[in-house]
Amino acid sequence: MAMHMTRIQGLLPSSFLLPRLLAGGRGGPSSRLIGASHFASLSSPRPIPSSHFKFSPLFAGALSLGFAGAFSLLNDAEAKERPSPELVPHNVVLYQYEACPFCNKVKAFLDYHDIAYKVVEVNPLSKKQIKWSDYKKVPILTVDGEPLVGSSDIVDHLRKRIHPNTPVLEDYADSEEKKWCRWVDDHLVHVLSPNIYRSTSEALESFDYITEHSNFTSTERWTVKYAGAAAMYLVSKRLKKRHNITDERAALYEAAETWVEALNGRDFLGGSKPNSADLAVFGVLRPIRYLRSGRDMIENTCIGEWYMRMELVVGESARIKV
Ligand SMILES: N[C@@H](CCC(=O)N[C@@H](CS)C(=O)NCC(=O)O)C(=O)O
Repeated sequence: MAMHMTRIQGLLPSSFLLPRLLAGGRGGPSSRLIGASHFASLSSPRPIPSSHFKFSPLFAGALSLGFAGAFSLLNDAEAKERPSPELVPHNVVLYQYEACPFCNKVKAFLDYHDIAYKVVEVNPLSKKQIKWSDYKKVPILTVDGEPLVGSSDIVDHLRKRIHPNTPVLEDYADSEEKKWCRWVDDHLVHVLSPNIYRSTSEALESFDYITEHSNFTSTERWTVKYAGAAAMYLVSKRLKKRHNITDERAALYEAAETWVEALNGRDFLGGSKPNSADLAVFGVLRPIRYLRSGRDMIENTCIGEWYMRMELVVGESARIKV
Protein backbone atom coordinates (compact mmCIF):
# COMPACT_ATOMS: atom_id res chain seq x y z
CA MET A 1 0.00 0.00 0.00
CA ALA A 2 2.84 2.35 0.81
CA MET A 3 4.10 1.98 -2.70
CA HIS A 4 0.70 2.81 -4.09
CA MET A 5 0.43 5.88 -1.92
CA THR A 6 3.68 7.24 -3.20
CA ARG A 7 2.59 6.65 -6.71
CA ILE A 8 -0.69 8.34 -6.24
CA GLN A 9 0.83 11.38 -4.75
CA GLY A 10 3.36 11.59 -7.51
CA LEU A 11 0.67 11.27 -10.11
CA LEU A 12 -1.71 13.74 -8.66
CA PRO A 13 -2.70 16.14 -11.36
CA SER A 14 -2.86 19.75 -10.61
CA SER A 15 -6.56 19.68 -11.09
CA PHE A 16 -8.61 19.20 -8.07
CA LEU A 17 -9.32 15.68 -7.93
CA LEU A 18 -8.67 12.65 -8.55
CA PRO A 19 -7.46 11.74 -11.20
CA ARG A 20 -6.59 8.27 -11.09
CA LEU A 21 -7.06 6.92 -7.77
CA LEU A 22 -4.87 4.68 -6.26
CA ALA A 23 -2.76 4.37 -8.75
CA GLY A 24 -1.73 4.34 -11.14
CA GLY A 25 0.46 5.10 -13.33
CA ARG A 26 0.11 5.67 -16.79
CA GLY A 27 -1.34 2.55 -16.83
CA GLY A 28 0.03 -0.86 -16.48
CA PRO A 29 -2.54 -3.30 -15.25
CA SER A 30 -0.68 -3.78 -12.02
CA SER A 31 -0.76 -0.10 -11.30
CA ARG A 32 -4.47 0.16 -11.78
CA LEU A 33 -5.40 -1.20 -8.45
CA ILE A 34 -7.48 1.69 -7.68
CA GLY A 35 -9.50 3.83 -9.81
CA ALA A 36 -10.37 7.34 -10.22
CA SER A 37 -11.27 9.39 -7.32
CA HIS A 38 -13.81 12.02 -7.39
CA PHE A 39 -16.25 12.59 -4.81
CA ALA A 40 -19.70 11.66 -4.20
CA SER A 41 -22.27 13.27 -6.31
CA LEU A 42 -25.83 13.77 -5.50
CA SER A 43 -27.03 15.05 -8.75
CA SER A 44 -29.30 12.11 -8.87
CA PRO A 45 -32.25 12.47 -6.62
CA ARG A 46 -31.64 11.10 -3.19
CA PRO A 47 -33.90 11.14 -0.16
CA ILE A 48 -33.11 14.13 1.97
CA PRO A 49 -32.57 13.19 5.59
CA SER A 50 -35.09 14.89 7.81
CA SER A 51 -32.30 16.51 9.80
CA HIS A 52 -31.52 18.69 6.81
CA PHE A 53 -34.80 20.48 6.81
CA LYS A 54 -34.28 22.28 10.04
CA PHE A 55 -31.25 24.03 8.61
CA SER A 56 -32.96 25.52 5.66
CA PRO A 57 -34.60 28.81 6.47
CA LEU A 58 -36.20 28.77 3.04
CA PHE A 59 -37.76 25.42 3.65
CA ALA A 60 -38.83 26.42 7.12
CA GLY A 61 -40.36 29.50 5.56
CA ALA A 62 -42.16 27.40 2.99
CA LEU A 63 -43.58 25.20 5.73
CA SER A 64 -44.75 28.17 7.71
CA LEU A 65 -46.68 29.37 4.67
CA GLY A 66 -48.72 26.23 4.81
CA PHE A 67 -49.07 23.77 1.99
CA ALA A 68 -50.74 26.16 -0.46
CA GLY A 69 -48.05 28.76 0.05
CA ALA A 70 -45.32 26.20 -0.20
CA PHE A 71 -46.67 24.85 -3.47
CA SER A 72 -46.93 28.30 -4.93
CA LEU A 73 -43.35 29.00 -3.85
CA LEU A 74 -42.24 25.85 -5.58
CA ASN A 75 -44.18 26.73 -8.72
CA ASP A 76 -42.76 30.23 -8.87
CA ALA A 77 -39.30 28.91 -8.35
CA GLU A 78 -39.66 26.18 -10.97
CA ALA A 79 -38.35 28.45 -13.65
CA LYS A 80 -35.97 26.70 -15.93
CA GLU A 81 -34.64 28.82 -18.73
CA ARG A 82 -35.53 27.04 -21.94
CA PRO A 83 -33.74 28.23 -25.06
CA SER A 84 -35.73 28.73 -28.27
CA PRO A 85 -36.29 25.37 -29.87
CA GLU A 86 -34.18 26.19 -32.93
CA LEU A 87 -31.18 26.95 -30.68
CA VAL A 88 -31.40 23.81 -28.58
CA PRO A 89 -28.59 21.40 -29.39
CA HIS A 90 -29.72 17.91 -30.27
CA ASN A 91 -28.07 14.60 -29.85
CA VAL A 92 -26.10 15.56 -26.76
CA VAL A 93 -24.08 12.89 -24.95
CA LEU A 94 -22.18 13.42 -21.70
CA TYR A 95 -19.27 11.10 -20.91
CA GLN A 96 -18.88 11.42 -17.21
CA TYR A 97 -18.18 10.06 -13.78
CA GLU A 98 -21.36 10.45 -11.79
CA ALA A 99 -19.30 11.68 -8.88
CA CYS A 100 -17.14 14.24 -10.73
CA PRO A 101 -17.66 17.92 -9.81
CA PHE A 102 -16.70 19.14 -13.28
CA CYS A 103 -19.25 16.79 -14.83
CA ASN A 104 -21.86 18.05 -12.38
CA LYS A 105 -21.09 21.60 -13.42
CA VAL A 106 -21.98 20.70 -17.00
CA LYS A 107 -25.07 18.80 -15.86
CA ALA A 108 -26.32 21.79 -13.86
CA PHE A 109 -26.14 23.88 -17.04
CA LEU A 110 -27.89 21.26 -19.16
CA ASP A 111 -30.57 20.61 -16.54
CA TYR A 112 -31.35 24.28 -15.96
CA HIS A 113 -31.70 24.91 -19.69
CA ASP A 114 -33.62 21.70 -20.13
CA ILE A 115 -31.26 20.45 -22.82
CA ALA A 116 -31.88 16.73 -23.06
CA TYR A 117 -28.73 14.61 -22.85
CA LYS A 118 -27.72 11.02 -22.68
CA VAL A 119 -25.15 9.93 -20.14
CA VAL A 120 -22.37 7.45 -20.68
CA GLU A 121 -20.80 6.49 -17.37
CA VAL A 122 -17.07 5.99 -17.86
CA ASN A 123 -15.19 3.29 -16.01
CA PRO A 124 -12.42 5.25 -14.26
CA LEU A 125 -10.01 2.34 -14.48
CA SER A 126 -10.38 1.09 -18.03
CA LYS A 127 -11.90 4.26 -19.58
CA LYS A 128 -13.01 2.04 -22.37
CA GLN A 129 -16.06 4.24 -23.05
CA ILE A 130 -13.76 7.10 -24.15
CA LYS A 131 -11.20 4.99 -26.01
CA TRP A 132 -12.20 6.90 -29.14
CA SER A 133 -11.01 10.20 -27.59
CA ASP A 134 -7.46 11.54 -27.27
CA TYR A 135 -8.62 13.54 -24.28
CA LYS A 136 -8.65 11.19 -21.32
CA LYS A 137 -10.52 13.17 -18.70
CA VAL A 138 -14.20 13.73 -18.11
CA PRO A 139 -16.45 15.51 -18.81
CA ILE A 140 -16.54 15.11 -22.58
CA LEU A 141 -19.72 16.33 -24.22
CA THR A 142 -20.57 15.42 -27.77
CA VAL A 143 -23.06 17.60 -29.61
CA ASP A 144 -24.17 16.02 -32.85
CA GLY A 145 -21.03 13.93 -32.69
CA GLU A 146 -18.66 16.87 -32.15
CA PRO A 147 -16.66 16.39 -28.93
CA LEU A 148 -16.24 19.27 -26.48
CA VAL A 149 -13.88 18.99 -23.52
CA GLY A 150 -13.16 20.89 -20.30
CA SER A 151 -16.18 21.81 -18.20
CA SER A 152 -15.77 25.58 -18.53
CA ASP A 153 -15.20 25.44 -22.27
CA ILE A 154 -18.21 23.16 -22.65
CA VAL A 155 -20.41 25.57 -20.71
CA ASP A 156 -19.07 28.57 -22.66
CA HIS A 157 -19.77 26.81 -25.92
CA LEU A 158 -23.32 25.93 -24.90
CA ARG A 159 -23.93 29.36 -23.48
CA LYS A 160 -22.90 31.03 -26.74
CA ARG A 161 -24.99 28.63 -28.72
CA ILE A 162 -28.19 29.21 -26.81
CA HIS A 163 -27.60 32.95 -26.27
CA PRO A 164 -26.19 34.01 -29.62
CA ASN A 165 -26.94 37.67 -28.89
CA THR A 166 -25.15 37.98 -25.55
CA PRO A 167 -22.11 40.27 -25.25
CA VAL A 168 -19.12 39.59 -27.40
CA LEU A 169 -16.45 37.50 -25.82
CA GLU A 170 -14.23 40.40 -24.64
CA ASP A 171 -17.05 41.99 -22.67
CA TYR A 172 -18.10 38.70 -21.21
CA ALA A 173 -14.50 37.86 -20.27
CA ASP A 174 -14.39 40.85 -17.91
CA SER A 175 -17.84 40.33 -16.53
CA GLU A 176 -18.78 39.52 -12.96
CA GLU A 177 -20.22 36.26 -14.24
CA LYS A 178 -16.96 35.16 -15.82
CA LYS A 179 -14.94 36.28 -12.80
CA TRP A 180 -16.94 33.97 -10.54
CA CYS A 181 -16.79 31.12 -13.03
CA ARG A 182 -13.00 31.44 -12.80
CA TRP A 183 -13.21 31.51 -9.01
CA VAL A 184 -14.96 28.15 -9.12
CA ASP A 185 -12.14 26.60 -11.17
CA ASP A 186 -9.26 28.38 -9.44
CA HIS A 187 -10.44 28.27 -5.86
CA LEU A 188 -13.65 26.51 -4.95
CA VAL A 189 -12.87 23.12 -6.46
CA HIS A 190 -9.54 23.00 -4.63
CA VAL A 191 -11.25 23.34 -1.26
CA LEU A 192 -13.50 20.35 -1.84
CA SER A 193 -11.19 17.32 -1.77
CA PRO A 194 -9.44 18.25 1.48
CA ASN A 195 -12.90 18.41 3.01
CA ILE A 196 -14.47 15.25 1.71
CA TYR A 197 -11.37 13.19 2.54
CA ARG A 198 -10.61 15.11 5.73
CA SER A 199 -10.74 12.14 8.09
CA THR A 200 -10.78 8.42 7.50
CA SER A 201 -14.50 8.27 8.21
CA GLU A 202 -15.26 11.10 5.77
CA ALA A 203 -13.04 9.50 3.13
CA LEU A 204 -14.93 6.24 3.55
CA GLU A 205 -18.26 8.04 3.40
CA SER A 206 -17.18 9.65 0.11
CA PHE A 207 -15.94 6.42 -1.40
CA ASP A 208 -19.04 4.62 -0.31
CA TYR A 209 -21.02 6.90 -2.54
CA ILE A 210 -18.42 6.94 -5.33
CA THR A 211 -18.26 3.20 -5.62
CA GLU A 212 -22.01 2.88 -5.41
CA HIS A 213 -22.50 5.28 -8.32
CA SER A 214 -19.45 4.67 -10.49
CA ASN A 215 -19.04 2.27 -13.31
CA PHE A 216 -16.85 -0.24 -11.49
CA THR A 217 -17.07 -3.97 -11.83
CA SER A 218 -18.12 -5.71 -8.64
CA THR A 219 -14.60 -6.98 -8.11
CA GLU A 220 -13.15 -3.48 -8.47
CA ARG A 221 -15.68 -1.96 -6.12
CA TRP A 222 -14.47 -3.30 -2.78
CA THR A 223 -10.81 -2.62 -3.46
CA VAL A 224 -11.50 0.85 -4.74
CA LYS A 225 -13.60 1.73 -1.73
CA TYR A 226 -11.03 0.91 0.93
CA ALA A 227 -7.81 1.52 -0.96
CA GLY A 228 -9.23 4.67 -2.53
CA ALA A 229 -10.39 6.08 0.78
CA ALA A 230 -6.99 5.42 2.37
CA ALA A 231 -5.14 6.90 -0.56
CA MET A 232 -7.28 10.00 -0.87
CA TYR A 233 -7.11 10.61 2.86
CA LEU A 234 -3.34 10.92 2.43
CA VAL A 235 -3.51 12.76 -0.85
CA SER A 236 -5.93 15.31 0.59
CA LYS A 237 -3.27 16.34 3.12
CA ARG A 238 -0.94 17.02 0.24
CA LEU A 239 -3.60 18.98 -1.59
CA LYS A 240 -4.13 21.08 1.50
CA LYS A 241 -0.49 22.11 1.48
CA ARG A 242 -0.45 22.71 -2.24
CA HIS A 243 -3.34 25.12 -1.99
CA ASN A 244 -2.18 26.71 1.27
CA ILE A 245 -5.14 25.47 3.24
CA THR A 246 -4.59 25.14 6.95
CA ASP A 247 -8.09 24.40 8.19
CA GLU A 248 -10.13 22.77 5.44
CA ARG A 249 -13.53 23.31 7.03
CA ALA A 250 -12.75 26.95 7.68
CA ALA A 251 -11.73 27.25 4.03
CA LEU A 252 -14.99 25.67 2.90
CA TYR A 253 -17.07 27.95 5.09
CA GLU A 254 -15.08 30.95 3.95
CA ALA A 255 -15.67 30.02 0.31
CA ALA A 256 -19.40 29.64 0.98
CA GLU A 257 -19.56 33.03 2.72
CA THR A 258 -17.52 34.64 -0.03
CA TRP A 259 -20.10 33.41 -2.52
CA VAL A 260 -22.98 34.70 -0.41
CA GLU A 261 -21.26 38.10 -0.19
CA ALA A 262 -20.86 38.10 -3.97
CA LEU A 263 -24.62 37.66 -4.26
CA ASN A 264 -24.93 40.94 -2.42
CA GLY A 265 -28.56 40.40 -1.49
CA ARG A 266 -29.62 39.17 -4.93
CA ASP A 267 -31.43 35.87 -5.30
CA PHE A 268 -28.77 34.76 -7.77
CA LEU A 269 -25.56 36.25 -9.07
CA GLY A 270 -27.48 36.64 -12.31
CA GLY A 271 -30.19 38.64 -10.46
CA SER A 272 -33.65 37.12 -10.61
CA LYS A 273 -32.32 34.17 -12.61
CA PRO A 274 -29.14 32.17 -12.24
CA ASN A 275 -26.27 32.79 -14.63
CA SER A 276 -23.47 30.39 -15.51
CA ALA A 277 -21.54 31.29 -12.34
CA ASP A 278 -24.54 30.32 -10.16
CA LEU A 279 -24.78 27.08 -12.11
CA ALA A 280 -21.04 26.41 -11.78
CA VAL A 281 -21.02 26.93 -7.99
CA PHE A 282 -24.17 24.85 -7.60
CA GLY A 283 -22.82 22.11 -9.88
CA VAL A 284 -19.54 21.60 -8.07
CA LEU A 285 -21.15 21.77 -4.62
CA ARG A 286 -23.87 19.33 -5.50
CA PRO A 287 -21.67 16.27 -5.11
CA ILE A 288 -20.82 17.13 -1.52
CA ARG A 289 -24.19 18.43 -0.42
CA TYR A 290 -25.25 15.39 1.58
CA LEU A 291 -21.81 14.31 2.67
CA ARG A 292 -20.73 15.41 6.11
CA SER A 293 -18.76 18.35 4.71
CA GLY A 294 -21.76 19.59 2.73
CA ARG A 295 -24.07 19.26 5.68
CA ASP A 296 -21.59 21.16 7.85
CA MET A 297 -21.38 23.87 5.21
CA ILE A 298 -25.14 24.33 5.12
CA GLU A 299 -25.39 24.34 8.90
CA ASN A 300 -22.54 26.74 9.50
CA THR A 301 -22.83 29.27 6.72
CA CYS A 302 -25.50 31.36 5.02
CA ILE A 303 -25.34 29.55 1.69
CA GLY A 304 -28.38 27.32 2.35
CA GLU A 305 -31.05 29.69 1.06
CA TRP A 306 -29.30 30.27 -2.24
CA TYR A 307 -28.61 26.54 -2.55
CA MET A 308 -32.28 25.74 -2.02
CA ARG A 309 -33.30 28.34 -4.60
CA MET A 310 -30.89 26.74 -7.04
CA GLU A 311 -32.32 23.27 -6.41
CA LEU A 312 -35.75 24.62 -7.16
CA VAL A 313 -34.90 26.45 -10.38
CA VAL A 314 -32.61 23.76 -11.77
CA GLY A 315 -35.41 21.30 -11.11
CA GLU A 316 -35.66 17.90 -12.68
CA SER A 317 -32.73 16.49 -14.56
CA ALA A 318 -32.92 16.73 -18.36
CA ARG A 319 -31.04 13.46 -18.61
CA ILE A 320 -32.64 11.02 -21.00
CA LYS A 321 -33.40 7.83 -19.15
CA VAL A 322 -32.50 4.79 -21.18
N1 LIG B 1 -10.32 21.18 -16.15
C1 LIG B 1 -11.09 19.99 -16.43
C2 LIG B 1 -10.77 19.00 -15.32
C3 LIG B 1 -11.43 17.65 -15.58
C4 LIG B 1 -10.91 16.61 -14.60
O1 LIG B 1 -9.88 16.77 -13.94
N2 LIG B 1 -11.67 15.52 -14.51
C5 LIG B 1 -11.24 14.43 -13.69
C6 LIG B 1 -12.45 13.78 -13.04
S1 LIG B 1 -13.08 14.74 -11.65
C7 LIG B 1 -10.58 13.39 -14.56
O2 LIG B 1 -11.15 12.99 -15.56
N3 LIG B 1 -9.38 12.96 -14.16
C8 LIG B 1 -8.62 12.00 -14.93
C9 LIG B 1 -8.83 10.58 -14.53
O3 LIG B 1 -9.81 10.23 -13.85
O4 LIG B 1 -8.00 9.78 -14.92
C10 LIG B 1 -12.56 20.36 -16.47
O5 LIG B 1 -12.95 21.43 -15.98
O6 LIG B 1 -13.34 19.60 -17.08
